[in-house]
Amino acid sequence: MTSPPPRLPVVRAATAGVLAVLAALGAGHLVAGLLLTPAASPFFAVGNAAVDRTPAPVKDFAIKNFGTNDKPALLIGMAVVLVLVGAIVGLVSRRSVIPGLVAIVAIGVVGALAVGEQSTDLMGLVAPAAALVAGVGVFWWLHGRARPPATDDAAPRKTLGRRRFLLTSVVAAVGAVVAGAGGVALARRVDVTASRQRVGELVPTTPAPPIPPGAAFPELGTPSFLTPAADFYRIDVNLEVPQLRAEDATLRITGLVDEPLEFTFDDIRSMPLVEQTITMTCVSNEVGGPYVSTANFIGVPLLDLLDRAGIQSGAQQVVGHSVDGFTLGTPLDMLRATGKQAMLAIGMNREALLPEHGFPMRTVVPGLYGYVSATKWLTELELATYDVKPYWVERGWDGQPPGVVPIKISSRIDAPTAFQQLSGPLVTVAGTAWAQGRGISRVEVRIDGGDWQPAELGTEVNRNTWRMFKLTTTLPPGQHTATSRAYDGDGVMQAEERLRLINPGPVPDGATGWQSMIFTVA
Ligand SMILES: Nc1nc2c(c(=O)[nH]1)N[C@H]1C(S)=C(S)[C@@H](COP(=O)(O)O)O[C@H]1N2
Ligand SMILES: [Mo]
Repeated sequence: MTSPPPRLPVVRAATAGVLAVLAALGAGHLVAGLLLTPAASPFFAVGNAAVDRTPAPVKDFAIKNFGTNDKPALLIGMAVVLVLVGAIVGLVSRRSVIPGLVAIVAIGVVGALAVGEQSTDLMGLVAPAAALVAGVGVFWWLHGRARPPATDDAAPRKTLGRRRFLLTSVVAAVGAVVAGAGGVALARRVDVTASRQRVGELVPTTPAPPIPPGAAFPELGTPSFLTPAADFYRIDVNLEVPQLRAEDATLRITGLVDEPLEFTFDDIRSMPLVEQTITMTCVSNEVGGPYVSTANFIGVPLLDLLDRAGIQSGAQQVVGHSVDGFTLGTPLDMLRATGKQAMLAIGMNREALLPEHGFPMRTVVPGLYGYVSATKWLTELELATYDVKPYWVERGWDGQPPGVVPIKISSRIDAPTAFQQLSGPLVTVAGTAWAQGRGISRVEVRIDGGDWQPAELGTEVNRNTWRMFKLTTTLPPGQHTATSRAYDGDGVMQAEERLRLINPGPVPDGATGWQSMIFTVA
């Protein structure tokens, strides 16, 4: 009779599981990098699938608490989960290698499904397949070496067993890390930086008027009027910035058009370029939030391009498609209402777009939130009816009429900052207000619930941009509260009711409410 094989020591079993998972990730990343299919890296695919499935309130929480760091936060969270899963895989396999192998295959299938969901390309499945082979292989190998020698007589053999396992583990770990790093490096072969440099400076045929002095009060704490591209807020569904070279980019106009058209980046670049100062806002911006920025966008009027293709009468929306698989729909009547102001943009502040802002081409429609107007890494504009459901609409958000509303009137106090200690008695409250499309005609500030006082406004640049305000007043020592409210160009007042963006459905079409700032005067 043979006795059952000895069980693996706990630490070795867990190590084998963790390293198998690491090796799978490394191999998947390497092959995805080799094939230039970053979306096929199982790690990112699972992350993206998780983002897709994240309930809106959680997403909102993540955007609010981590901001642009929501992506690293997710990736770190995933890494922690994967290490735990690996350890469990190892621990259930202390007696036999079979349960662990079954678990790894199951994880591999989840990864492959996630990849399949993210990319339609069959080539994409090569990376998860490689991950699966690496995971199974490394687990098998380490498991075999982790078993203590069958006889327990000779101490030297035990030591040898331990050394051999340690060495094998180090080899597996180093291999996984090198493969993963190699994948990252290979994915960067597509040199978007060089492509941006080749685009060079963008000189508009019709420049935007210069920003007048007195349009912003950065010395008082407001943002500068134009946001440097690197500081421009970034919101999108991607864990990695899509890399699309200008040389490879084309824009197709399809769907309900008389004649489908296709433009290369160079076609667009050689058209007469217009420059317009536009403030963009994200619908997820909370009262007082940072997802609002302004740039001089350079490009061509969007409607001119669509009209060249000939928009058919049945078309209700323009659906922007992107390399990341993201889509968004802009109601055609709202687009038409902006006339020549809606843009196909190729630059910001005289430079090519930054990769994170949609290089090489994107749309910008003044007056509408980004999620219904501003497709980054644009590849196609499809004229369609509302039967076509874009990305956020599919996920339960109000991205189609009557849920598409113009950007809501907002004002934000930039100075003083929360709980700032000021030396009095003179205090200046300064901030930013916006109601793109209608402009800002008046901002009022109230201190400690007193009378509303008209603030002094910065020079208006145009109705599609934010407008700064300031009010200087004398205050006694102690704690104070400043509140602001703005009026748009039609004299409509910013809504007082605090509505947060919490649930999909009719409400979350942009937060409303007056902002208050508490500070202390010494
Ligand atoms: N391809 C793509 N375009 C996109 C998104 C996206 O996730 N993918 N997000 C949209 C949203 S919600 C906003 S607010 C704007 C933000 O543009 P920015 O990052 O350049 O500020 O991009 C829009 N365009
Ligand atoms: Mo957004």
